[in-house]
Amino acid sequence: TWGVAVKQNRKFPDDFIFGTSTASYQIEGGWNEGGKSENIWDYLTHTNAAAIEDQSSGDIACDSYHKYERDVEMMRELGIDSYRFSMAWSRILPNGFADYVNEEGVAYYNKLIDEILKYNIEPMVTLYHWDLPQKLQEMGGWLNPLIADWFADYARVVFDRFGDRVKYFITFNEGAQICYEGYDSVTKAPRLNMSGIGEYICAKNLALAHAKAYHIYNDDFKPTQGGLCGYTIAAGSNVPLTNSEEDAYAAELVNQLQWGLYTDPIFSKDGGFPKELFELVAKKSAAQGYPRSRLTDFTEEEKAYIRGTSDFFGVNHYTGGLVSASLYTPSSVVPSPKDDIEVGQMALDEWPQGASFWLKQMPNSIYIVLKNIQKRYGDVPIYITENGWSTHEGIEDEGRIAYYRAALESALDALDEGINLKGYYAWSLMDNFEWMAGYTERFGLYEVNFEDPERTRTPRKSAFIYKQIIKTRTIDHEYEPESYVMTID
Ligand code: PNW
Repeated sequence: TWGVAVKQNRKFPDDFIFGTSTASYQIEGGWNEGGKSENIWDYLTHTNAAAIEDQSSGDIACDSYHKYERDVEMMRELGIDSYRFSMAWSRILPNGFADYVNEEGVAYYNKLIDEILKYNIEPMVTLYHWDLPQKLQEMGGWLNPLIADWFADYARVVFDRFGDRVKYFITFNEGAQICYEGYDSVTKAPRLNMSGIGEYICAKNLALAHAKAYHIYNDDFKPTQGGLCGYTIAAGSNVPLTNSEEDAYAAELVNQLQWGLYTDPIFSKDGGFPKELFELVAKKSAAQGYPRSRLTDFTEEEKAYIRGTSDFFGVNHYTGGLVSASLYTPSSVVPSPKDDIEVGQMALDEWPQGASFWLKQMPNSIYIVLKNIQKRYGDVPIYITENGWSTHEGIEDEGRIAYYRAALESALDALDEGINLKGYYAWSLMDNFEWMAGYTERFGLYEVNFEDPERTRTPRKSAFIYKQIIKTRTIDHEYEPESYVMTID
């Protein structure tokens, strides 16, 4: 049964970190200000507006490039412990390369970090949340193996300039979304659409880029700066449709393709790509006439270099489904990662539907996904670096409130079982540019008025609920805000 048992009065540990997340392209704006160069999202939105639901762009977005003080004020209103945001490579290194550091870009992030720290909020910095400098894309982007060095050089600049104050770094936000959506299909920039090929080339380069950056941090910065460097993937709660062995295997394959492809090389005992997926792609490739597998293996040396290169596991979690090979409808696109595993998914009608077509509220799904991670990699420290719900405009967001309360109950279930969950970041602090959906889907605890040149931010009802949860470290399902007037406690 999918019923959720609500256990009142459980408490989050005092040192549990509550935060909110954002990403540079989705909030900053200032796309051509302060010496920033064009990135792949500037390029896509400016050359192919029709690709975006409302033909919008992140040119101004929430204008956080100018309004970051208001953003930090909202963090104080919510009472969050930590703020996760990303840096724009093209703002720090406009050439893509580290020959020239743009001091204006560095100054922007310094101001933001110092403002956050002034109020004892812990910054967590993602180095790459999808906004690659366009020139690097023109040289192949994540399909060019040289990018591991380009990224490592960028990472060194970030650690060097900000690591005295930033103690949590994440190299990449979501390998599969970078590689599958950007290079294998058309759902994210640069929309390369090299089906069955692009994701696997990118996945290998990404792992090497991550490992290089991690080694730089670990060898040259951690000894004096004392922070942590991790990696974030997106994982759904993939539950076998039945208790048959076949469905268990199907769920394993989905986990391997969705996140194991990116995290097994880093977190597994032996390193390297997930075995079953690796063998399936090799077999399919051969049958399709490719002289070599579409998924190129690491050398033994590379495997050893990548293994163990993370201090924590970041997971973005939104939704899930029931999986089985019996639910597979043969893909018309061959080769493709979906065709490689031949597994299908379904959600139940009774699960509430968000404003995003892909987003359903699956019961207990945080617990399920954390269990899956623990089963795979043991007691690695885990941060939920994103979790959230989409609505349309409006301050009354009961759907989001129900989603957050259920998610946090599920997180408590995991904590009760001793899962090493350290923190939880709500996506998102405020409405922002939701990629292909533009501004048509809203994920914010604060609503942003994108018609207003001031980009006024207004707390939604859920902001008051999240604030109360953070303050009391408990989930009171009856709690109602007395008014919608927000204050700093
Ligand atoms: C996240 N899924 O990606 C991104 O990191 C954010 O930038 C984005 O705004 C947010 O989702 C909301 O879309 C996702 O598998 C990755 O369901 C995977 C999934 C959902 C969102």
